[in-house]
Amino acid sequence: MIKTDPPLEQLCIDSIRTLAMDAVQGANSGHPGAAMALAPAVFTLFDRFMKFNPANPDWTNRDRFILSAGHASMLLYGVLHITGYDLSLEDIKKFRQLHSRCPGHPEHGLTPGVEITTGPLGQGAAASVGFAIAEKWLANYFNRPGFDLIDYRIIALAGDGCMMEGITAEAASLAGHLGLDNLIWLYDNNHITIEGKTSLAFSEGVASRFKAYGWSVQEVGDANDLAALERALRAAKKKKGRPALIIVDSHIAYGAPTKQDSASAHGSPLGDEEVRGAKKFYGWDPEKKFFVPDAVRAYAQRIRARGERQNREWDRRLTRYAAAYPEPAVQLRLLQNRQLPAGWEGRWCSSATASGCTTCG
Ligand SMILES: Cc1ncc(C[n+]2csc(CCOP(=O)(O)OP(=O)(O)O)c2C)c(N)n1
Ligand SMILES: [Mg+2]
Repeated sequence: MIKTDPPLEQLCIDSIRTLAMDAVQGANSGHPGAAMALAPAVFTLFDRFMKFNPANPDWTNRDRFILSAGHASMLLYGVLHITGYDLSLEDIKKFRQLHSRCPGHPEHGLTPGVEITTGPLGQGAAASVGFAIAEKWLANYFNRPGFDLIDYRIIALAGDGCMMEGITAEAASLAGHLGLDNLIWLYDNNHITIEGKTSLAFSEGVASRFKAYGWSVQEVGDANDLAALERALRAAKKKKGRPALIIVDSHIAYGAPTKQDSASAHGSPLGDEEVRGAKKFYGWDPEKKFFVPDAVRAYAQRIRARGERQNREWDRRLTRYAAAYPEPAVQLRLLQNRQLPAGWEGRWCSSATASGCTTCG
């Protein structure tokens, strides 16, 4: 968002929510609740915080968003759609169908803007630590005085299920140890999982645990409070030497007349009546399905333009960098193209010559 526009923001958020409800209803399977609850958080992230270019989803210096709670895939498809990625309404209508670009859980390589395949709880959060280590390595190797060529962030969204998984603990411990201040996790603290209230199986102090790991921890008491979310993200960005956890209190299936705050909204369609009721709560026409207002379409164009501008500015930085530091610039180009340097086969061992290795053949 270039400047804040509360009515438009609300339309964008409610578009994500209603698309999620309609897609899950259409497929007669999926997870509507988390998408409805977290639409404001993910919208704020993409709108006010992240740098990305929907027209070039692989831009080297983009911020990376990882949906560790992969079951909430419609949240991701919704935000990608309304920010102008190549993901059409027709794609969204095929949610969870065979060969769809909107599979039940996000799959990297299938959908532009999906950074990594997620679904197994905790795995996306853990992988985000690897992403953050990679960014630190790249920045350390390529950046030069006056040239912060690599300075992107990794933001992962984890749910209660992710927090329960051991892999999350191991990865978070390492992130704290390494002081990965390029890493932010949003934790959806909605007190609900697949089988009911979290109190059935989960009562640890997540904030205390992460503080003990060496993370900075903030709490946002209301997932609908965009200003508080933005403040927390900015504070997380400023904090040096520590990864950041932002605990967001949300209501699963926010706005659903009888299923809000209930496990029944976790992994099943809400049902037609409930969908209509939620749309009325948002002030939407309950008869319209897969409806995206024109203002939201115009917003997508603006976000695309913003992303192209950010990408172009970085390209110009890269051109200046290449003039000043030709050798690392060539190496970066090879990495971007997933190529190896010419003659790499000959560089394996000390007996190597330009035509190969005399020892190993
Ligand atoms: C490792 C692993 N175990 C089990 C599952 C099945 N599963 C998918 S979502 C879910 C519950 C997740 O709860 P939470 O993260 O709180 O999501 P919410 O209900 O709040 O949307 C479970 C058990 C899974 N995806 N991965
Ligand atoms: Mg939960």
